[in-house]
Amino acid sequence: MTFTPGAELADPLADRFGEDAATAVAHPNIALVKYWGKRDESYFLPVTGSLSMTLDIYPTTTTVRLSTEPADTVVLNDRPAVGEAYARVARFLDLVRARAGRDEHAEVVSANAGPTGAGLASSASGFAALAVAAAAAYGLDADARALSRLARRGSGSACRSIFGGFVVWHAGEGNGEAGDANSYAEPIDGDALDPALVVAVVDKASKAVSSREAMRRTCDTSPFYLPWADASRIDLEEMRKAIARRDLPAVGEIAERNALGMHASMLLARPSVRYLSPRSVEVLDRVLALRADGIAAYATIDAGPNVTVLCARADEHRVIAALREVGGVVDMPVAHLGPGAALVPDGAR
Ligand code: 2P0
Repeated sequence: MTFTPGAELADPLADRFGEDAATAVAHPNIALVKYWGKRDESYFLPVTGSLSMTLDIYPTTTTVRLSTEPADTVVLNDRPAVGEAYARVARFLDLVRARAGRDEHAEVVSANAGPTGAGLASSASGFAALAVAAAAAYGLDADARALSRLARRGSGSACRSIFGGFVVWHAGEGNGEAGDANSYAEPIDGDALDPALVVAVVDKASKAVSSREAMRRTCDTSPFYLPWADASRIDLEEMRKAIARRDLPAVGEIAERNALGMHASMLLARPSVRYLSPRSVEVLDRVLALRADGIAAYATIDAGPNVTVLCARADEHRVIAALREVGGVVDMPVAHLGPGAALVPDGAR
């Protein structure tokens, strides 16, 4: 699947086929201005708006098929999902069923092309694909904005993966149903910037503290949380302007300070949350050295130790070569702007 500028506005359910089953593909996104903290946990309403790039790597493919079984069945990466992973999918399907006015259970089969739960946004692609496939299978009448709001209820960042390219998630106002109506993502024009993201993977293992727990703890206990949230609102405005004027160094500077501020706020949570490892710091040092050499490379880090480096496409090979010299980088996928979530047409499955 390739990204076509402008196609991000297409109706994700346009290829709806047949009855009672649908397959959707969605890609992860990396936030350049982060989502960190909820004002309403049950509706996944964020404290601040955020802005991301949808990637063209690590897609999740999810099939939802309605069944006559007495419960939902969920297979993730070829294994039956159990515990909280199962419960999150079943709760999400309950929401879709309630909206569709239907009560059949479903078989869900989902596979991530990338690592799961390692801070590489697998929950974003996962719930975006599930939202689109489930909406189609249950016959929900939903446009792209409604799908974004729906995906948000599975995992906040998933609302951004409904769209391709650069995407802003409006925080909206209010809580509960009122907040739900105005907290959604939408694509913004930034295709001309066409950057590269080089992901320095230093650890593929699932993280010890979930991002959900970490953001809750940061919001509730960190004296740095509110200062970060205030700064992040300004970062979002400045980021939108920087993207509009195609100013990659400004985009990178804002992204880097926003991410480091988020990690600083986590470090001061009680107890502290530290995702950064010595290897993450080594990569950060190498990014600084690249800048000292005149290459516009900037780092962002999600809820994990892996460091994503933003640069111009023309510089990506120099960035890759520099990061290869850092010990402990076990993988280095390179991403560019990717497409929004979409159904897989019947014949292509
Ligand atoms: C983001 N992250 O903006 C931020 C930055 C991680 C660091 O969104 O609780 O899995 O499911 O809404 O979306 C990861 O958190 O959390 C995340 P929930 P989610 O991409």
